[in-house]
Amino acid sequence: MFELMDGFLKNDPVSLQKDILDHVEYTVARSRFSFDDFEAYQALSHCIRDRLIERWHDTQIHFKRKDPKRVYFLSLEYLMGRSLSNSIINLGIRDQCADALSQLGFEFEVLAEQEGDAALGNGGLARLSACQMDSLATMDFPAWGYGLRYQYGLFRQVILDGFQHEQPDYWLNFGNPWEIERVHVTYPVKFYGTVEEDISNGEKYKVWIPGEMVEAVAYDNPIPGYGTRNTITLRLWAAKPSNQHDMEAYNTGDYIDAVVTRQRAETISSILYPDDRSHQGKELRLKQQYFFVSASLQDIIRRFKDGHKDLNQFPDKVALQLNDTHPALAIPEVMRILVDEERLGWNEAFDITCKIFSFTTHTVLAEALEKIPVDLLESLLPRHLQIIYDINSYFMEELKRRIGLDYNRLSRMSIVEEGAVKSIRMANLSIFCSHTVNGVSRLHSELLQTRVFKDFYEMWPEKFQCKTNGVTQRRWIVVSNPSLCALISKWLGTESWIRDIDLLMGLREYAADISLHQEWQMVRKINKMRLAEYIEATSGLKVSLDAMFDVQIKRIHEYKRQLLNIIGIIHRYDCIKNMAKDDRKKVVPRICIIGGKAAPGYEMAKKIIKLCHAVAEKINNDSDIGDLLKLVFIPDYNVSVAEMIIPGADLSQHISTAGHEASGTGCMKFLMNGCLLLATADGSTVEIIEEIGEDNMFLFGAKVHEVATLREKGSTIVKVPLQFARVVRMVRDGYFGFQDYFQSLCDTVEGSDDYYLLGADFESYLEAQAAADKAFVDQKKWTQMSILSTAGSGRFSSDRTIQDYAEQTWGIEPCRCPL
Ligand code: 26M
Repeated sequence: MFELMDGFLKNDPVSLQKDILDHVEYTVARSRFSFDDFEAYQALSHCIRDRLIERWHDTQIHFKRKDPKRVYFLSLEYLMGRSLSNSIINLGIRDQCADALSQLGFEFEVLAEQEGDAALGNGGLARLSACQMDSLATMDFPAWGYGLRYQYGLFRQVILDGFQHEQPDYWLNFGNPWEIERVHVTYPVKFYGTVEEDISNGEKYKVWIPGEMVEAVAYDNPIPGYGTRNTITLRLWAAKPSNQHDMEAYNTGDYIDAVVTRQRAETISSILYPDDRSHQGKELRLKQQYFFVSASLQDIIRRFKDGHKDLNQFPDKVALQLNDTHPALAIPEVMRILVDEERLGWNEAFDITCKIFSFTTHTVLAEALEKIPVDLLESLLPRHLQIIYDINSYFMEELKRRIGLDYNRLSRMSIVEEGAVKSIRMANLSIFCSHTVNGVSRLHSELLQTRVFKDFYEMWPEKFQCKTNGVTQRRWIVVSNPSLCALISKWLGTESWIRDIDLLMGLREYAADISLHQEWQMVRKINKMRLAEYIEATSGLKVSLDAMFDVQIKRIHEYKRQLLNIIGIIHRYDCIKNMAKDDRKKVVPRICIIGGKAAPGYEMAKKIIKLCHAVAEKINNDSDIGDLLKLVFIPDYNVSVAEMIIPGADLSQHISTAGHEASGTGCMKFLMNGCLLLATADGSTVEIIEEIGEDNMFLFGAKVHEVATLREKGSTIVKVPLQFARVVRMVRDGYFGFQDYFQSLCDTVEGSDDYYLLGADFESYLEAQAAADKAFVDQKKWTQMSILSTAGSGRFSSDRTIQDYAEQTWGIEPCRCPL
């Protein structure tokens, strides 16, 4: 690993050991002669935290002195997972820590397992934010992440009798050594009330008289870069009652009521909404969004003013990145601050606003675009609604000048949607007020231009960009797959690929080398063993390491087609049952692994989970099938579970109906780890094909341009194979029990109701599966494909994504803290 110069604290094993023991005694308050694994984890974490803080201070001082243009990443969600291993590796002191611990009688890996996940997000969008923070720090960019410190993260999934149940994730129960509470960094956030007009110096201006005030308190999470001293800040806000607001209540004498009301303020940051599509029209969600935006902007503007007077310089010093529309209230909030508080003219303020914002969208579906009911906005944020109306009038005037009175188009593009529930279209607001808009894969970016935001693209083609997602190799290889990490470094003769991912291409040269093959297979075996142990521990199922480990892990959604996977598994089971004894010898044994959470209110997703369990029950207990086929559902899928599963997978499935997955990032993690992909040409897999070639993966299914026709023409052109109907029939007839419960699920995939085209894609899905079986038998071929997958994964590092954003969107440069 990288050798870094020490700061004040020493990083040799003896010093580390002393610091750990001191923390056992003074932080954890246990005897230094007797403490358990969890206490050792706590002490070690504090010892690492101290080292993070040193670097973090130095970085912040350096940024302040250099005063470069900064980027502020605004996101309502971050899926950070665990921090211990990641920090130790990025600090470059993994071996020293392991040494120090082993002399104390502890094993580093065991302690790392003590940590719970920080799960302040739902899925892809949230994990992407976490990967991007790692790249921003590693590449020395002057960046800050802003978010919310939810007291309850994403629910814990518990499976009872095959059904998903949700349990609260009170992740702060055992303390959180990875955050620093900043009791003095607080800002008031206003809600409700009225807008009044005032006159000063003969000029009219608006004043917002709030009806409620809440305090935002900062919690800083240091994010260390790898191979650099730079350590940046992820600042998360927690809601606390505001003293200002309460003075009145106390005066009226109703002390008890006043205290109870105070407590209510904290609900704003109490819970993460567990839906990864939308959750529209909920006041608490809107409150969360504004609370987060208001606190972050006060902080950003305070930092700017500490050194700058002229707000016209704001765009030269600040870039604000909107991670989807969730933080889009930042747009009217900046306008409100500039116009009402700083007293800039409207045009001047709007000019500044449009220069600082850029907007990333993570969806393909028009239905998933966020809309806020006007009634709700009017009561909670009356001044912001006025500003949005003003922006829209300006927008409509400009449009009319350019396209005339095309009322259809004007109403499609308007920020305000008329109708039964009048609402604000947050995406339209974000596009109009941002200098750039981007999709998260090339296909997705094209769909934005040709479908979702066509009208906008035709008006401002220069605004539209593509930033294909990436993931960080630090977490997804170095932390989660240490054996592969060591193997890659050995063959490349350097560890530099950990900062410079393009070097991975160097592996291509050895793709046919027999001794690399042997070592590669050995590493894969070790990881499969780890996964097999986990499966046995969680489900009691013993699995054979010679079987193909076939994995689909992601949020459960109809468009992601976990149901296609399950129908395929039933079909495989049915085939084996009907096979002659001799033919069975040719079957490639499979362990099918599925994991993922369903949004609590998403009925079909919950039925898919139940079906998976019902089918597993049948297959796994059928002695006639033995080791030829097993199905396992891994409960409570999260970041740390992914870190264990991905390195152990032989095959992974990314099988969304073409045109539905904006990008997908799981596929990139599997690719880096040498797992082969079975995939549709959707989202980022289109670009993966370009990097590794069609021959090195198993592609199937309708292409994006075929989907609409298949849906329209339905039964006249779609060939649904008989086997598909047969499997659905089995489910309907109660072959797996719960007959009534599964009917509605079956309805969604039959005839013209098969919106996601499971039937239409089934034949080609089976062909791809057969091709995978065939390739797996030829282990030499398989290993070569696996090496070429890792070797071709460089483009999908978040380092490349962040470099592209820095150059093409934010206009920022690295600012490296001296060692
Ligand atoms: C919105 C409103 C209220 C409550 C929750 C939401 C909400 C939260 C998360 C909506 C969408 C959310 O996430 C969407 C998401 O994760 N999209 C995924 O983003 C990944 C990163 O770009 C892509 O790789 C995936 O294709 C895309 O589905």
